[in-house]
Amino acid sequence: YKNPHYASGRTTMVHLFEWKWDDIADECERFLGPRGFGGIQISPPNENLMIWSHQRPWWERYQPISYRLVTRSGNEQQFANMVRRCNAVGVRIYVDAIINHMTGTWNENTGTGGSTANFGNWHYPSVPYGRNDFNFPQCVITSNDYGCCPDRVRNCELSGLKDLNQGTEYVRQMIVNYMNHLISLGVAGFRIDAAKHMWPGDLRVIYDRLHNLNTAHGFSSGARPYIYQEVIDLGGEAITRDEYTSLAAVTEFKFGLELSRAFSRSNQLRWLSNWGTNWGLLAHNDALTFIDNHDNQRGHGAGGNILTYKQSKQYKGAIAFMLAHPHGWPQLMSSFDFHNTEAGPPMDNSGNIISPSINSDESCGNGWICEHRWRQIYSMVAFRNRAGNTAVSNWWDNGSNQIAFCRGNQGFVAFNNDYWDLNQTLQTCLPAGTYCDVISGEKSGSTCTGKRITVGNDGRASISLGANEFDMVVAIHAGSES
Ligand code: LAG
Ligand code: CA
Repeated sequence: YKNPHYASGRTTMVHLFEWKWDDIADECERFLGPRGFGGIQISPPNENLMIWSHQRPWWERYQPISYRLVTRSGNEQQFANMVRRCNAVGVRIYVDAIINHMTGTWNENTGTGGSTANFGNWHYPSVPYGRNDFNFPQCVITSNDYGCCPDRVRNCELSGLKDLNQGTEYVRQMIVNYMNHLISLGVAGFRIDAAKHMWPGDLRVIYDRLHNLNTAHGFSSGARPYIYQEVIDLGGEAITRDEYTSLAAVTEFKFGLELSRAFSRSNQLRWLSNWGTNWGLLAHNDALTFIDNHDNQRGHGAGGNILTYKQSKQYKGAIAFMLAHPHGWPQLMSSFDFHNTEAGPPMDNSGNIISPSINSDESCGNGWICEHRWRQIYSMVAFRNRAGNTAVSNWWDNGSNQIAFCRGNQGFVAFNNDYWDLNQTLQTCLPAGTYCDVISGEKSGSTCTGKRITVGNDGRASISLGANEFDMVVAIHAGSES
């Protein structure tokens, strides 16, 4: 379950948070496929409760009311069409699977597909689920429970969300049916929401009943779904991520926390010379890595001081390091602009999501940030694809916040997060030639719109990165020779 089944030469997925299926299909064909993205995490595709009393917040999608594929993102036919079109251009789809719980208790009770529920009776007729399918006696997780009591963390309600009992045969089967339905439509895997709140033994039974990926969508026969389990483990809790790594991959929250510290100058970049398991990170194949996600970018989930699009220079630096360094399986965040922590995606008065518009410089409009369309970010996806399995070599640092390293003889990257300029002759490990820095510009035909960097016969090049430049990174690779 630890292989994302990317098309060959691809390495990176992006979370298109709250995007509509039709828009994602277009984005696969016009941008993600051509630019070498490996896959997309989509917002939960199953029907959720509409929460008008909070102006349709983003988090209503974490309150399932059925497993029908009808949401603000689209219906089943649109979903199937998206998966088909994305797979056809080499971009995989990963589903955010909400299987720990159903909704909370509300006065309104209509879902995005018209289903209703009777919360007082734990009755969800469109699944159907009833009282016997939930954990009793009913209890709600408190912050103390995380330190002491794994049974309460797993059998009580997370934020008052009705807690399914995955120990029962019937619940397992409903969940497996839902996930196998998605596999039949061509998805490549799942994010398991709130995995910490479910028993590893129950999850194992569910994973083992999943079908192989659908060969009609280009997967090799016998391919198992990629599974990455959301377990927030920053240390100090009774439940650890290590209880889940034998099952499948796990989200590595320490990764973004430590890189956010380093790139916001709470730690020096030079210490990143031994980035990886030495930092207490999960082993490479176990780790789904990211800087921010939809929760911690707005102070939900683990919270902490996480860099986001709002601190763009530091954020692009941290993302560049994530993509330049080989440790882990990276995921990018693609956001809508938000000014309060509840606000849903751009929508009209009826609650319909408004599509992103695409500007002439390839950036997005209509309230969508589209970090994945920032040149400094998509260019580093290409860098990572090119670097492949090569190791980090020729680490250089100035004893402070200026660092540089090579990826085999395929790529070279330098960072300056000091208050003074970087001017150094450094080993790039690349063949002699002229290269286009893919951060300050890009290769377009035979010209380069950014810095040109000349590598000599000894592999060395003169590198300049001013402290006040727009970006703190220089990156060149075998594919950026110009
Ligand atoms: C997750 N991972 O384990 C998701 O990444 C996270 O976004 C989900 O919480 C959570 N687990 C449940 O799937 C989000 C919001 C919560 C929100 C919840 C359900 O962070 O704030 O709770 O989704 O919509 C909301 C209200 C609560 C209320 C609850 C129940 O904020 O005050 O008690 O709904 O009605
Ligand atoms: Ca639970």
